[in-house]
Amino acid sequence: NSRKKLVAGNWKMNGSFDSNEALVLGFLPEVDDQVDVSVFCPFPYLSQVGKLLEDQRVTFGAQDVSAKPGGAYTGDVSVDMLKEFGVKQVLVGHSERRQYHAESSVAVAEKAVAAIQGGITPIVCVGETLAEREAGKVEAVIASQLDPVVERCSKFVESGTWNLVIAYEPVWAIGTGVTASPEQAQEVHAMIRARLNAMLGPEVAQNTRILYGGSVKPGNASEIFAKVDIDGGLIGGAALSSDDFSGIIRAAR
Ligand code: G2H
Repeated sequence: NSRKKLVAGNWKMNGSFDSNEALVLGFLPEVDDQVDVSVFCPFPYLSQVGKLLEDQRVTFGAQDVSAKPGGAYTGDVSVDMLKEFGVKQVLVGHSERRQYHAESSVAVAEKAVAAIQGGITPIVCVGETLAEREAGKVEAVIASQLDPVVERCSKFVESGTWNLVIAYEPVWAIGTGVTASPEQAQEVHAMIRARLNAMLGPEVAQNTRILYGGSVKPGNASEIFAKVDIDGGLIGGAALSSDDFSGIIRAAR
């Protein structure tokens, strides 16, 4: 396929001015134009990370965004605010946001709409829990998370501005050291692509990148990225070490 791999680092609530600088300077030499690389830092570091990445082939973004353009929404950050920092991509619907901030799939879909409308690429995260997997509900859960996004964003296909990345992150594999096997991941990725195909047509399905996330490390990245429907990774823990993150970028070549 013609989809370029994307390796995205989700720093979660980690970092400091010193450690961010060391991390970015540590992995930058590994970046070339064969693989897209991006990092998602906490809001307070957008300015610092933007400066560190000036004129570099790495995009950066935030880990969440409001669906609202502005107003009385204490603690929230709008798309336009992110754009002032040069942000090009944003994570939406990470399972930790769904879990700790009770974000519904509709709320996540509205964030994705706001991002695309503003010209920022949302990376929409979906994934089932262990209980849901064991109950045989993987497809139903993924559909319930994905369909509200696809329904609300289909208008961007019509206007030619569809610009969205999906990240499949099985909740049971996040930060646990347990990774989905490449086959388990590929199965769900293929299902997501088939769903995009059915709802939005073959062109969108073929051109939309679907990342895998959940305990990706340099040691398991190549076999995961080798699968036909896996277009890169959303990396948490291993994105905090420049050596590990560099190793994962190498694995995506
Ligand atoms: C999943 C992933 C990055 P980790 O949350 O989003 O984190 O690689 O630590 O499992």
